[in-house]
Amino acid sequence: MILKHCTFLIVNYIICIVLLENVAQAINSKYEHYGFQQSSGICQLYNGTICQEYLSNAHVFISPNITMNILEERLKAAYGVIRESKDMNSNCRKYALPSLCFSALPVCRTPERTNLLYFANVAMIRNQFNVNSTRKKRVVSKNSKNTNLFLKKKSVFYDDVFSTDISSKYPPTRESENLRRICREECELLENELCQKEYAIAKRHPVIGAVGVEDCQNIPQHKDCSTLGITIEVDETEDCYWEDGASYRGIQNVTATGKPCLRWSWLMKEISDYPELIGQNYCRNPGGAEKSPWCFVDDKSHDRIIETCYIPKCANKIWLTIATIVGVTVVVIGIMLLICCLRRRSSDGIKNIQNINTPNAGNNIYGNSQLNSNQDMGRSTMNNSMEHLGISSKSSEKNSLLRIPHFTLQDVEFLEELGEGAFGKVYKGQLTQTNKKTVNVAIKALKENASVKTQQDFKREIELISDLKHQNIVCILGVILNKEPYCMLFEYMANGDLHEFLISNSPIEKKSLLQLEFLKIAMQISEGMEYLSGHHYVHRDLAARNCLVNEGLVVKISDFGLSRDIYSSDYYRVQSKSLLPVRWMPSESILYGKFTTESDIWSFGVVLWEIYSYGMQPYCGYSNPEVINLIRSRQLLSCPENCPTAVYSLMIECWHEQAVKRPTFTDISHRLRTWYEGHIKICNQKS
Ligand code: OQS
Repeated sequence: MILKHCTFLIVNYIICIVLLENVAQAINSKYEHYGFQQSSGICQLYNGTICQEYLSNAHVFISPNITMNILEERLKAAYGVIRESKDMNSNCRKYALPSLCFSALPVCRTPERTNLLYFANVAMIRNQFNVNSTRKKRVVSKNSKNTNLFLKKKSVFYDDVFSTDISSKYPPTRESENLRRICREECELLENELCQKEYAIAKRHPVIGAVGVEDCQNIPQHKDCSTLGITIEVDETEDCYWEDGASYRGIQNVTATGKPCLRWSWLMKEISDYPELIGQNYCRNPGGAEKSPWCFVDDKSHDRIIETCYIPKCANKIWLTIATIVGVTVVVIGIMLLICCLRRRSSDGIKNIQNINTPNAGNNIYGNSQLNSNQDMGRSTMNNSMEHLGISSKSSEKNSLLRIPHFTLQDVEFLEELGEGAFGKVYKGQLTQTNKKTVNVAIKALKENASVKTQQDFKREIELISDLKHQNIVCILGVILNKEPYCMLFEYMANGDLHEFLISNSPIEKKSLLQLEFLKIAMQISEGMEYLSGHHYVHRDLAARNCLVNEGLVVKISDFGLSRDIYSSDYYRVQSKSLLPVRWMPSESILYGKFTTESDIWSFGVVLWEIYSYGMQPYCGYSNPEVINLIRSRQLLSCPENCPTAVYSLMIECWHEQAVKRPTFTDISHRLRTWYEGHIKICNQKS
């Protein structure tokens, strides 16, 4: 009756798995009662507490003849023993409980399938039992027809289940693959290395042994296994060791003599005290017993001996690294210095943003209040200029100052004041030369009681200007340095500065200039600039106001600096310090302070425009900030009235956004000269 009842329940269970688990428990004990030996078990959802951490929500395999409750009790008892054990190594202890749980309660990978197979098995056994008992009793049941029918049905079901691949792949035994067992490698690590002693004891222990300690060799190799989380502490990047190397976790596994290291567990007793030795053969120094990492090797006579490994000491390595870095840095700096020196020599004085406009850079159009500080600036910039021109103070003094004619105050007669600059005043004067001839001169006098710095700057300007020798560069005739006021004597330029000249020859003055005259002025400025750029001198303030005009329409480039009040509106005070002639500047100079020969070329384009506009202020009517925006947005100056298209095209070329695409001064001079000479021909033909 009981059997029949059970069979009925089994059929229902195929539909309802949860019910089946409970019934299976009952069946297990009933079959036990009838004395059947079964090789199969069932899968139940783990509902205990002791292995909760490792088995929550897992279906675990319960062997026949046992229940989950019994197992739970045994596990509790075993764990109690482990917890209380004082002999257990702490490195081993942490893996004891998970290892017990996974051993006693292997996780079912396919719980439904396992249970299905289990009950099919039960049905088959029941059938055999029925047949046997029928034979034994020779009693024909009243319901034999029905029973046979049922058995037939079950037999079909049984055949069906066991004929599938899965049934052959996952036969429902504890040793089968459908159970997730402890990972074999980890099991072996525990058994042979980490918990060698403990494992041996556990197998024989009445309480722990009752739970069932895994026999590692019997565990099938499977990727899907229950891991105990044993990690082998290795750091592949560690290529040196600190102190005695006890903390070394690198992967060197060859000794200094080139012998391969043997696995630590093969030779090391009490390996569980050193988890860093588990499962590997890398060089180590367990417990810092030696001076450096070592390992066991197998020598020819098969005596296993100890050998040290060749691993560099980190401290030495760091020194080596520092030495290398220092060495490399020194070499790099050396090379850079060498390149710098070579460049300086070859460039023979390229000016940078600081040293351009040098002597007058410190000059201030807003009077004397800022003079002192600016003069200091002038000094340093002058220094740079001199150096860049290849003139050291001493040598240039010898060369320039000695080469230049020296006069005394008795040689000059001060006539009238022409203007005031940062150094002092500029006068018109008359110089009596050594041949007793007198010439008009512009005397730039250094104010008396000027600071030593200002005096030095003044001298440096003399040196600089006396090195620039060209028919279109302002000409210094001599100096007075024997007595204050120190003076520079410049060739007197009868027509004043170009800006004044253009205005005084403009239609406003009811005058005009010929195309030939425009070209002659432009050509001379270009040739002066060709000379300066050829000497790698960047002017930085090329404008009509800085050009001087002599009789015969001779034009020379000069640099008055920022010192003249009349031109204060041409400069924009940026950040309360520097004064910039923004209307003559390209965007790269405005935005990045980049001053080059190419930015001088842009300025030359603006000078061309000034010439053909009779000295009009570029972007006249716009404020300085507005001008900056105009230049940035490439709103260029428009073609001046009566300006030939070719000349305006040249201006546009000079204002090319890309500095490198602007024509060179050599280019410009050549073109202007061609046009100028062409004009002369036309004029001659006409006359
Ligand atoms: C006035 C370069 C003058 C002041 C220079 C100055 C002056 C120095 C100079 C030039 C260049 N005059 N007044 C009237 N300098 C009527 O005739 C006059 O300061 O120009 N220095 F652009 F030429 F390359 C570079 C570097 C410097 Cl430091 C000259 N003349 C002045 C002269 C004649």
